[in-house]
Amino acid sequence: MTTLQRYESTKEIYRKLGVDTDEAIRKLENISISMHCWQGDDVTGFDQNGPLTGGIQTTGNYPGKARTPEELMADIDMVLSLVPGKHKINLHANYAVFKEGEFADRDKLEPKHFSEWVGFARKRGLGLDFNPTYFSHKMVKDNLTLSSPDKEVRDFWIRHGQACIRISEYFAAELNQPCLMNIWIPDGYKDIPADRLSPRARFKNSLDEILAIDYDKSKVIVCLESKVFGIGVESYTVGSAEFTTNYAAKNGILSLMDNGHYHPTEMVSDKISAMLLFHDKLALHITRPVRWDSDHVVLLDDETKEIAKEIIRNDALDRVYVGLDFFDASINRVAAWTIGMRNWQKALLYALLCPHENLAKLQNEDRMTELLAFQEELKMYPAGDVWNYFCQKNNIPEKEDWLAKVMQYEEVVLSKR
Ligand code: RNT
Ligand code: ZN
Repeated sequence: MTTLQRYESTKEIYRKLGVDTDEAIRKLENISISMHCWQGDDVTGFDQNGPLTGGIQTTGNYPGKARTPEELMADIDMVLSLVPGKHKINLHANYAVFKEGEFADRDKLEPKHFSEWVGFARKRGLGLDFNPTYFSHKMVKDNLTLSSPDKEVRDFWIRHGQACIRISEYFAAELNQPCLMNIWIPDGYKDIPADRLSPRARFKNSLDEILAIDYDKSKVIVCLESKVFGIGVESYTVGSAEFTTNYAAKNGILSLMDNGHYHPTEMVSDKISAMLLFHDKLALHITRPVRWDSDHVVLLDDETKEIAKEIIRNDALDRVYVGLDFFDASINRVAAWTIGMRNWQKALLYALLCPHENLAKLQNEDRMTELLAFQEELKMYPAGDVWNYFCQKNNIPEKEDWLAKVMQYEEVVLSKR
């Protein structure tokens, strides 16, 4: 049977459940994912040669890491050729591209240092999102940035945040679509602090100063990402979930939840509905924490599917901005990216193919046995036929066919680096 024939018969199977597969595909085609640039070079960036700091870590040394903007862009092109749909690229400030002999420190960055990226995005019809980079830099003193007791350190990073708002404005204006700017700081303490309040108070003031500059809030959508711990900052993080959620709610910015940033038994899928009741919009980083915030490649696992379901069944596609955030240096990086992107799309498709109203009815009528049985049976429905047709329709390799292209790219391009 051809992909189309399989799709036609599968369409009937889903129709009997009250699910319109054509509609699901239409919706999926319009969902743009913010693809992080940092899977391609292990979060190194181009503005300095020091180590990756901030309590995040990449492990592995698979050959083929992108060493220049040109290599990173080529790798991104390769990934995008294997993923259906039009997406956004999520940049970090340390991915500034300096011309020969040019350099600007983080607090002096200007739009012109990102013009190469704008050109890249414009040519491909992509949007850009942005992140100030509060790590891997000599001005991170004692694991502190915006919450440092040293005013010089704080001021440096405040200027960095402000510079990044200007750059985000430039992205939005040039590409004619809003730019999400996500603030995450690594600040914290390895061991039990004597004063938990003051660092948070300083962080709050620093954020106030960053956001005090005049900018168009419909074009630059600022969000704040929380984190429970990091390597070397195990006992206390300044930007805890309570801090960021409250700050965001009070100051008209968005909360960003990264599903690696909570206690391992806490589920972001359970938090989304609560956030939606009190926040107009929110942002997510989809990742895969294995025992800790390890940033493994996103799988089509239960939690990923559950997060997608929460967005779809609460009709929140316009209210939840999704970006990916993982970095595995132990496998082919282009494959890692592609697997994660396709998996998030598969999770969305799976959610779009769920008969949510029927399931909710069972819950409301307290028919929990039937709900459990039905939910489990749904797992074996032929969603893969819809996925393959979706890929074919968008001229993207179906099933595992994309892998051969990555292997060829590895042989011809990556292995020569
Ligand atoms: C770190 C945060 C943050 C980073 C990126 C590189 O724990 O998740 O989002 O991964 O900014
Ligand atoms: Zn994150």
